[in-house]
Amino acid sequence: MDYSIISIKSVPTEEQGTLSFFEGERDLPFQIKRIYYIHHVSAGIKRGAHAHKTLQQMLFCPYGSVTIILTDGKTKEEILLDDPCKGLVLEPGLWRDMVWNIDNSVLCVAASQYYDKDDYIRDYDEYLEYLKTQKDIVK
Ligand code: T46
Repeated sequence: MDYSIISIKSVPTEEQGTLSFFEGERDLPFQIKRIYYIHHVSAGIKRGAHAHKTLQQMLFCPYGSVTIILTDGKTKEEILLDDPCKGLVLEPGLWRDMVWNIDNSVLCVAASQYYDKDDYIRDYDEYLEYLKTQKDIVK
């Protein structure tokens, strides 16, 4: 499946916590054009239910725990984001759901493009049809 887990660079200080950082193109396979974050979410809430046609993103959870459920139309995988130093890089074409495990967990996302509603596929049947067209392009 077209994703990777990265270890976000982190600088611990003595008794003053840790500073973590990443840089577009150096630490991520894209230039960052947009940052957004999802907060004030109760445990048990599920968001997502869509795929992106072109957008690349890096998801991380600086506080709390969120499970990312991915499918490529054939297999399903779950990635637990419960460590501020763990990043999930998603390439385009993956259907995703996000489930909040702990109240008020924060999900942050660095994205390769400005917001574009036309980049979303929000209907699962349409997504499966879209995958078929992509396969045809590869052939
Ligand atoms: C994704 C997952 C991980 C904007 O106006 N600008 C933005 O930059 C974004 C991201 C969203 N919106 C609007 C669109 C909707 O009216 O905010 C509303 C909620 O968005 P959505 O229902 O898509 O939120 P999630 O949590 O299901 O999905 C979000 C991202 O949209 C999506 O790209 O991959 O987080």
